Amino acid sequence: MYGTIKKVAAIHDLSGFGRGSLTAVIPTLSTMGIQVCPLPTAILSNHTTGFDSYSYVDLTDSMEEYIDQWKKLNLNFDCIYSGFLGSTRQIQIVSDFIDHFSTENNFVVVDPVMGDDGELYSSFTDEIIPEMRKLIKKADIITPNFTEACYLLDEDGNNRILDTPTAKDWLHRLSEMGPHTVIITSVPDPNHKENTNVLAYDCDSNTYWKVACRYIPASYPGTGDTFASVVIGSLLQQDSLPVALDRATQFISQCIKASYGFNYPKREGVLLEKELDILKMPVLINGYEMI
Ligand code: PXL
Repeated sequence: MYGTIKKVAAIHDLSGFGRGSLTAVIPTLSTMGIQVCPLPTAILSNHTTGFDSYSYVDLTDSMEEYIDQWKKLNLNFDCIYSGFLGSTRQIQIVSDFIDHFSTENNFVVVDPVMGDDGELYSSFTDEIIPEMRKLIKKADIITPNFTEACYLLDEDGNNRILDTPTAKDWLHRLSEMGPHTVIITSVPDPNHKENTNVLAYDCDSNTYWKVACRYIPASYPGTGDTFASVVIGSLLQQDSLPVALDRATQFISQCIKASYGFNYPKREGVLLEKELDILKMPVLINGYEMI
């Protein structure tokens, strides 16, 4: 039935090569039975990690007209999901978009895409950080990786391994910045060197969650976009937060393991197309815990 398909407004760049941003978000959510309505922020020939160069068309100037047309069409979304934003003005446009399109019946996810592995992505300067702090005020859910959490909190993440009370403090402080649900990915585990965990806090129920993930010695660009997309798809399918985290963590691990055995450049992203059908399978809960 027409009305049973949920809609996500996906505000990201389109990188033509490398399986990141919209080229990861669209197939992931579509496979989960969700309609993706892209609002492109920029068009790149390829994403910026692992490539020496890229072509870049900033779409800031066309976004307002595009959004005005969506307003005229009276569109409603079940989720508003923003990722890579190319300029500080774009952050303001997204903030206005949230003011207009968010309702009591939908939720806003801001993935504060800024960097990874302790560094900002090459297209950004430090100016993005205070702007992103403003934008997350308007989010219900944020999904920073460990590096982005450090930038948002102004913490030094270098060689930092958080014990559980400190990790909970970080999650709590991020939720005090606005979002009710905070999810941090790629958090090094203080007790098991072989793990990088997903940690989360839901301030409405005052509950902290952990999904342990065995460290795999390879990182692929775009996995953050796929992770957040699976969490969103799962929540829209009425899963609980820890089940959504568990599904997303398992899916990313599966994608990385399926890719790692092949000798091809990591910058091309995980072999998503081989694994997408897993997202149609019944949920098998692997192991989340309350911390
Ligand atoms: O996956 C995050 C991302 C999004 N968009 C662009 C990127 C990256 C990470 O490298 O370069 C353009």
